[in-house]
Amino acid sequence: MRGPKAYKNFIKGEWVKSRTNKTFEDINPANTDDVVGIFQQSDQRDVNDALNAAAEAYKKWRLVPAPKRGEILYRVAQRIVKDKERLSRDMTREMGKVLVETRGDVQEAIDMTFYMAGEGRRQFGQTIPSELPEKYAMTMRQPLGVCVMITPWNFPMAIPSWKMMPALIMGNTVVVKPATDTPLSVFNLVQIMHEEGIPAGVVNMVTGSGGAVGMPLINDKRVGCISFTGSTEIGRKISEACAPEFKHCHLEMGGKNCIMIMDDANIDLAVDGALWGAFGTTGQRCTASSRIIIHKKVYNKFAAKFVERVKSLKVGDGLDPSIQMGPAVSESQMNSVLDYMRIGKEEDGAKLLCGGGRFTGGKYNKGWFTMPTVFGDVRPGMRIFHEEIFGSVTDLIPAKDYDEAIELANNCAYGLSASIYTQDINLAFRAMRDVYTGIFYVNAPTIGAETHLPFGGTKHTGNGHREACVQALEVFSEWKSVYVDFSGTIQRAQIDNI
Ligand code: UN1
Repeated sequence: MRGPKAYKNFIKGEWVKSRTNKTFEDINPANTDDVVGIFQQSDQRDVNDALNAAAEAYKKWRLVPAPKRGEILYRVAQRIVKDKERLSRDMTREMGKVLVETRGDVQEAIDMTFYMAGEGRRQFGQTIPSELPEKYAMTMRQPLGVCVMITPWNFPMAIPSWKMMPALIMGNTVVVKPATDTPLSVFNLVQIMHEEGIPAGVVNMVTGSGGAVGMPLINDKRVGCISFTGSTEIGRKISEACAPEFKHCHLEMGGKNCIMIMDDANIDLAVDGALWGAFGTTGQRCTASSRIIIHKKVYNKFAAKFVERVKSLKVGDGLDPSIQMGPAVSESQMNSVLDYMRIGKEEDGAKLLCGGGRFTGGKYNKGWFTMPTVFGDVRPGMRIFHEEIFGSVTDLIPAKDYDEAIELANNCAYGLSASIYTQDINLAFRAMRDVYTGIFYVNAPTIGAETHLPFGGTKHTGNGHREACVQALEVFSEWKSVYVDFSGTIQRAQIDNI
């Protein structure tokens, strides 16, 4: 029998082995007998090679007209469309989420690539009247140079594309370090980019650990920008590492997102939304609905209907079309979620309404399957109220009225996404104004962001930047103000215009 396929790093347009001669395995979380691939366990030397290649390629790539760069991205997008099914299956196998969701992930990469291809013909600046005669003023964007992307495992193709496509269309070159749990999806994307005409050195991929690959990338003086999605803890370290050189740093971190359900809400719609928001992607989304704040008048009604639906969720291998929720991505992720289930059970006053452990027996023994879990009567002060769990656990939190619901919603270190279920248009607009998050939904759960709107959050979720939409261009470029004096005389600003 043939063993699993071995995949290499991608540096200067070539597939190359790591200088370490060491590799690691990419394992299917639904069946640990299934080794999806063997990947390079790289170190500082590979990072150095990739940065050299990216720095060299930048000299030419920045001068390629942006519409031409866009034409390559159009071809990349069309190719992802063509290969969508293969890419989605690979992703379910390495990451675990169900096939309909990995198709969504690949679709998000398609949307982002088409969007940013279009930016090749926009990237608008402004023209501005000068305060002096015979003088012209305008603004233009300029690229930063080499941009580094450190990408997560929960959206293994979508999020790398959110970072790479805007960086490339602006004329930057890229080194990407995929999450060690999901390198195949980034490999697939980079392979397509190469085959569809991205020049050598413009996109480079180095696989390996955060310590051996991520840190040397972050600390290198040649790097103009780091874009990271992951935990707040690592984000803080990256931010500190970038500070001495004032390196551009874009961080997309944790969430503890809430759905607020008012007493006039359509309860069946709210149950559907909460189920999808809390347990889609096995709860492993930064945007997951991990707190459900419910008006006390409808608390019992909602809780009963919701728990019944949660109990009936079919959990298993995401490649099986009848399955609704896949496994946790890895053993360590499962253990961290199981830990929170234990913490929840021990919290004074919280009630375990369903779930609370892992599935065992039969096929479940080969994977990292956690139960969809709901805690009731959760209150501020409890750890499960405040801390991001990133797994199949959600909280039900009673609120006496709208004002208390808002207070509970904002009682949170994070500020990514929130939502309200109500039929009252006035209340919906008040909530839009009163909740301090980067994303807000009305009569929908906290997940489901589209690529042509800015994505990101407030407080400990981010550091003031946004991905996606034109806002992503801000991360990967700097403005230059240009003044052209065609008077042929010396004209002193602020002095000769009086
Ligand atoms: C994430 O959770 O890291 O809005 C990204 C959503 C998806 C993206 C989630 N479109 O849930």
